[in-house]
Amino acid sequence: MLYHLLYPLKTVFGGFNVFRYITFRTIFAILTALVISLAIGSWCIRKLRELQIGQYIREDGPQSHHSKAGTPTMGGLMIVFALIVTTLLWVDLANPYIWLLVFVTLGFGLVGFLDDYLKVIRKQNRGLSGRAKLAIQTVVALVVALWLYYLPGLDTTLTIPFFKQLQPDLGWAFIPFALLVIVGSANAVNLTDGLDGLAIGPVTIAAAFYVIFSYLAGNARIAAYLQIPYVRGVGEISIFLGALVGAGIGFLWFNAYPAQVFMGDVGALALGGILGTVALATKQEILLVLVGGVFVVEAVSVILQVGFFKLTNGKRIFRMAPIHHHFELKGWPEPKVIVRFWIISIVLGLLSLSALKLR
Ligand code: 57M
Repeated sequence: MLYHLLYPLKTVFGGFNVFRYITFRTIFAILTALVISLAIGSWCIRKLRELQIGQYIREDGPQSHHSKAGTPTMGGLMIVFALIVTTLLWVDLANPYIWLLVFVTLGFGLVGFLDDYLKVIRKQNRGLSGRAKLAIQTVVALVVALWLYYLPGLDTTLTIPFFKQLQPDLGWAFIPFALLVIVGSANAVNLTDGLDGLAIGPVTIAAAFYVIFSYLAGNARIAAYLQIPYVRGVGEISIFLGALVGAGIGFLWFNAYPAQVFMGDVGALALGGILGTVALATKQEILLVLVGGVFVVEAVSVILQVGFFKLTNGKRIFRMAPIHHHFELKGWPEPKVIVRFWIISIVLGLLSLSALKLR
């Protein structure tokens, strides 16, 4: 909105010309979302407590988690609020990628909200059925996939990191591929959200790296130099992701160990859906496997554990899945698991950045 209000006034006051720059608006989106989330955080936690929206802890979890019972959850609502308000304040509202990301945020956020809400009113850790949850996510992701497929300026080729010659055109197969990326990403973040700050840290780090990828992909000159796909208009996503980084840091202020609030499925599914959609829009889908490596490892650890458990009638690969519980049961204190996963996320992000040059 500010872009539309103030940029045209550059003739009156030259300083307003700065609103045309994505870098300027991204920096102020980070700061705005950070201030909003810090400002509303305490009130939000008080409100969730008043409404008795507290976490129910499963019996079969690590013993150390039972002390977490009653921690306010659905804190993802404050992330979504800060993200959307900041985005509407700083972006070019005529940009289609922004409305796509607002749609996926609200769509996946709503699925998570329903799941969280059912857990609260049922007073147990059982929300929507797995099938219903997956079905609604698939419908939302299908709308996003079709929107991307028919969006002018976005082709259906696949970018393979480190191999610039390989750019297979998926054609209509782009649609099921996009579904897989978006729903897979949403659920991988959801599984990861099992320790204080364990999901929001890597999500914020991944979003920060995709701020760079969006900016580069949206700049024809730089994209040509780096030989990465140029996607007209996708640079505006940097501002949306800047807002996400700000809101994520603000939420981490309250979700840091020992957490005062959990994000809930409303946050985890929305954030994962955003990362999947951004990876597709910036044509850096495979790179998401590297940038979001922590989420991939968490999800794969569950798949391996459940598969092996079923195949061997009860044997386990890990002491418990997802893998963060395995380290907890090995005796690592919770903060140690969390910070080490953050360090791994930063390293993977830096490696993904190098993938842009090593091609
Ligand atoms: C998502 N949710 C946390 C919180 C958060 C198939 C199986 C692997 C599924 C998986 C599962 O149910 N995952 C659900 C993870 C939960 O967090 C809530 O959920 C939201 C995110 N979706 O925002 O509202 C618990 O995580 C802890 N937590 C924190 N700090 C945070 O900031 O400490 C969350 C956020 C919270 C709190 O304790 O209650 C979760 O873990 O459920 N199931 C599991 O992950 C379970 N693993 C399991 O069953 N493993 C078996 C299977 C694979 C055969 C095995 O390894 O043998 C574990 N989770 C729990 N108890 N809670 C272990 C059992």
